[in-house]
Amino acid sequence: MALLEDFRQAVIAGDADGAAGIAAGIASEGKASADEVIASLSAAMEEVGGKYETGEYFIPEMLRSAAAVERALQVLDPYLFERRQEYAGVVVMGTVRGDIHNIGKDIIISALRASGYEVHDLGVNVSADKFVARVKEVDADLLLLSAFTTSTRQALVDVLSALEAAGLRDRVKVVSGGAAHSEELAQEVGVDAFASDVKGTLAICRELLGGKHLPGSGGETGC
Ligand code: B12
Repeated sequence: MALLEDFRQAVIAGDADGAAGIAAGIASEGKASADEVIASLSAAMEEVGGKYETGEYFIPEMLRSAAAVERALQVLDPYLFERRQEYAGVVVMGTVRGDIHNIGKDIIISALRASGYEVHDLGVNVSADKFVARVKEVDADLLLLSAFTTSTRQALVDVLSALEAAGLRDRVKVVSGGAAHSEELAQEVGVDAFASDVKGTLAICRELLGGKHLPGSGGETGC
C-alpha cells in the first residue's frame, strides 16, 4: 500500500505533520490493518535506530521520528484496534526506572484498552515503589513492564523484589516486553511471561487471567 510506504518515509524523516496527515488518510481509507500500520512504524523506527547506530542520526533526529509516530498514533488510535465492550481486568503498566522509551508501551496500552482492560498508565522512568503502590491501590490483575534498553535488567529485578516485600507477588501476574528485551532476560529475572508484539501480549494477558473476569466466573467488578 503506497500510503504505508509514505508513512514509513515520513516517520524516518521525522515529519510529524506529514505522518499525521498520512495517518488520517490510512484511517479514512480503512484499508490497512493494525498489524500493517504497526509493522510499518516499527520498520521505520528500526531504520531510525540503525541510522543512530551508524552515526547518521543523533538523539534529536530520533526524537523527531518518535514525535512523528506519537502524532500519527493520536490520529490512528480510534481506528487501530477493534473495540470490545466486555470487562477484561485491571492492568498497571509503565516503562521501568532509567528508561524513557514510550512508543511501544503506548501501542500496547491502546490495544489493551480497546480489548476491555482498565489500564493505569504510569508513564516512563517509573520506580519500583510507584509500581507497587499502584498495583495495591487498584488491586491490579496484571503488571506490565516495558524495558527497552539492556541496562534496565536491575530495574525489573527491583520491581519484582518490591512486589515480594509488599506481599503482592502472588496476587499479580507480571509481564515484560520491549525492544532489547528477550525471553531469556524475562526468565532470568523471574517475570511470569514475556511478549514481543501486540498479538502476543493480548494472548498472554488472556491466558494469565484464565477467564477470571468472564461473565459467570464470579470475578467481574463491573468496571
Ligand atoms: C525512538 C528511540 C529513542 C527515543 C525514545 C523516544 C520515545 N518517545 O519513546 C529517544 C531519543 C529518547 C531514545 C533515547 C535512548 N535510546 Co533509544 N531508541 C529508539 C528506537 C529508535 C525506536 C524505539 C521504538 O519506539 N520502536 C517502535 C516500537 C513500536 O517498538 P517497541 O518499542 O519494540 O515496542 C513493541 C514491542 O517491543 C512490544 N512491547 C513494548 N513494550 C512492551 C511491554 C510489554 C509488557 C510487552 C508484553 C510488550 C511490549 O510491543 C510494541 C509494539 O509492537 C530504538 C531502536 C529500535 N530498534 O527499537 C532505540 C533503542 C531502543 N535506544 C537505544 C539506546 C541505546 C538509547 C539511549 C541510551 C541513547 C543514548 N546514548 O542516550 C537513550 C536512552 C534514554 C533512556 N534513559 O531511556 C538502543 C537500546 C540498545 C540496548 N540494547 O540497550 C536502541 C535499541 C537503539 C540501538 N540500536 O542502539 N531512544
